Amino acid sequence: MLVVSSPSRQRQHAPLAEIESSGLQDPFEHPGRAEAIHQVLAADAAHQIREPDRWGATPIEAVHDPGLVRFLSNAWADYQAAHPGTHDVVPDLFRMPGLMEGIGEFRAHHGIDAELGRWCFETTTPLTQGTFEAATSAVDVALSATSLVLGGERAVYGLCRPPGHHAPMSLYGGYCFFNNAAVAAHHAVSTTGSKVTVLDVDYHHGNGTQQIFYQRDDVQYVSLHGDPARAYPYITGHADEAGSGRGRGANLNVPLPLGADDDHYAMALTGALQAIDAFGPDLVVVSLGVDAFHNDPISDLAVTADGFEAQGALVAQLSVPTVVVQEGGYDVASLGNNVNRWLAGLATL
Ligand code: OKP
Ligand code: ZN
Repeated sequence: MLVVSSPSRQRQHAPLAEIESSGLQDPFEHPGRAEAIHQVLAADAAHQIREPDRWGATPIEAVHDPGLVRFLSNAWADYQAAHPGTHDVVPDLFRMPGLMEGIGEFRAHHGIDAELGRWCFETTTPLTQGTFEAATSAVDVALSATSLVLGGERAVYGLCRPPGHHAPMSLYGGYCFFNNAAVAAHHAVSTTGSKVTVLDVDYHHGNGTQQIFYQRDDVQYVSLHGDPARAYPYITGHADEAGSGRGRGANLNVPLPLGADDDHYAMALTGALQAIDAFGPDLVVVSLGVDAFHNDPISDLAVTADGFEAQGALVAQLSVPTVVVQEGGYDVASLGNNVNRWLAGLATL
């Protein structure tokens, strides 16, 4: 399979620590994740690896607020000017609506500290010196993979890092800065006029992708994930979130119970694939997280490597050209193999 990867740019997003469940610890989301995947795919003769092209800000700003792009492009430098010597930047205040309740609107011009709390929605996503370069490289990877599929390839894998599916139009968080899958899906729709499905098999609900396409009927969003009653991002991912306006019926959430195994997953995925078939997309973008793995450090499902291959094979049965973009997966020792097994299943396409 063709693989698009950008090792030297992805590794520039390199947090020292992560605040998780109220503790400071080594980051789960780190450059070694992408290195592990790259290494396994490079060693498999089934794949051919290439670098992405540079796509610039225009396709990003077609789905994200240009203000978010401008903010992220300068945030680290602005923070250094205000707080010299900081490595990992995390907001100390979030711009919650209640702060101005009964007072009025938030003011337009703030310093970097207020801006951080304007654009970031949570604490586990440190911003570092090379974050913007890495985040734009992940978008470039997704767009280059998509362009290869639009050019006639049946399936292409994009090794995106940092991941993207938690980033809505005008916020970053959940290890995500730009929504790689959403930028790719919108690019495909806007250049071909066709319908696209984003199928999200990451353990976490892709709240960002859902938000970006919630009112649209040209992009369907289908996600299987840990039930938000217990799983991050808690706020979204319920089965009754079905889309609104023209988008009503084009959003499908399948919350999964604790401990769901290969069989349970395959059954849920089979139902989701029927909904995709009924929508009739010309292209599928898979948000591939392998954090449903039984040994993943931040998840609670029980999927095995065989189960990942079975997932890929089920998706292949759709017989629709497919772009696969990397999202999560945090058991670094098994990460490359799990991704490779998923792609081996898909390769029957
Ligand atoms: C990104 B992706 C739970 C904290 C969760 C963020 C997780 C982001 C996952 N206490 N931290 O969907 O794999
Ligand atoms: Zn995840």
